[in-house]
Amino acid sequence: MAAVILIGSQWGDEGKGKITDFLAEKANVVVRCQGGNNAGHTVVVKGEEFKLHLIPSGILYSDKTCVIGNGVVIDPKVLLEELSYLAERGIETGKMLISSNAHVIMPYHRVLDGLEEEARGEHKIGTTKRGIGPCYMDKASRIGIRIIDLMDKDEFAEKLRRNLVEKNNLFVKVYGHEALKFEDIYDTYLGYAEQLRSMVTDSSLAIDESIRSGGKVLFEGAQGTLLDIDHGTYPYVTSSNPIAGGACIGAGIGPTRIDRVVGVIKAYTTRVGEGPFPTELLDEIGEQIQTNGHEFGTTTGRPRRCGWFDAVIARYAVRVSGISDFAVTKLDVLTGFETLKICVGYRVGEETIREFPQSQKIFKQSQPVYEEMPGWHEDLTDVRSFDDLPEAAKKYILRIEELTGVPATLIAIGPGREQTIVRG
Ligand code: 2SA
Ligand code: MG
Repeated sequence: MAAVILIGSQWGDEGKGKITDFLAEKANVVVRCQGGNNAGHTVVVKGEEFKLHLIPSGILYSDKTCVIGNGVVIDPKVLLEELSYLAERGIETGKMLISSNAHVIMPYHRVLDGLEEEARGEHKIGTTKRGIGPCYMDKASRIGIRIIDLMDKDEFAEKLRRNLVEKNNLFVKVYGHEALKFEDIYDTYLGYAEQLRSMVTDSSLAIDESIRSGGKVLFEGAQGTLLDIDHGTYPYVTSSNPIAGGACIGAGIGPTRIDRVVGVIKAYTTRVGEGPFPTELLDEIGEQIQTNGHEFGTTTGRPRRCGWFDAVIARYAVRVSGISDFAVTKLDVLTGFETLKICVGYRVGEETIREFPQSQKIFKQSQPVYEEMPGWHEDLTDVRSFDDLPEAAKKYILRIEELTGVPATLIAIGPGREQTIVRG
């Protein structure tokens, strides 16, 4: 396997950090391709928990090159803080590369994220307020500041000045917010630039060279399929493309280089932030899943909404990302329920639909059509082979495979590196 893309198949928080960590063992390079520090990846190594937002989870191995690709939006302050957090905990961070074409999250992006959310009132998206959306807006508007601009103090001064005229105009006239000062931002960001300079490179070239010389590359997705700006539950989405195609764009690597797409999928469903969620459980079962699964946002601490497994969404993720195999996570969290439900279609008025609808108005009205399966009561956390799982747990996995047409080659039954069942 030369190049593997790992993506989230639901609304994020599928356990990508854990699976990346597992697959990274065999990789030489691990790459983040989109999103920014809105992501929250939790990895447990030998009982020690690490929370990562911007740096690829591969950093927990000392010999991997970790790349922040051009498709990522970088908050330099957060990146530097994360590097020191890792260094303090004894993690080697010397093999980090940052794409010179990645865009920089500026203080006005963070301010704007908050102001825009407030202005949306009841239509708020529930963003992480990290400035992600506004930064991608500037990228699409072609006024963004890239890492390479930050490395050149004249270029940076010119671009920052131009941006501040526009942003301050908006802040003061539209939002009644105070104007931001050039000097403060300029000096602070030049300081960041010096600390980051040695890591900045043409990361597309570095990844390509690694693949050509027989290296193994793992592209680590952030967020998930239903948060994709094109294919997700628009407008309740993030501003990037978390699907597999986004990895090629965000790393500067062509699709013919990719050998495998692993879809990480939780054994149930969760969502943070606003937006439709047909299988959401607003009862004590939902609460039980939330408690057992510790379903709270890694970045913002917000409680995650919980619900049953949705096979319609899983099949959709297989389609839009060309998923070759699933890594099913958190199966252990479903222990103890008499009956489990899997959503196999949606009822919309008189009609039953089997595919994820294009219309979000229809998706919002969709009522889940469930299939019921018997649950299990055995603790799964020490199980190490598929055959040793309780019959009901095996059947649950086999049914997911049947409904999606994709094999589940990895099954996680706990947060630890060793709590991963590999199937041939
Ligand atoms: P944004 O900040 O513009 O990307 O928010 C837009 C929507 O995308 C959702 N989003 C996420 N959903 C799940 N997990 C994410 N990462 C963190 C985590 C979230 C947290 O791992 O727990 O800690 O709250 C993530 N990032 C963005 C977001 O909720 C909005 O619905
Ligand atoms: Mg997360």
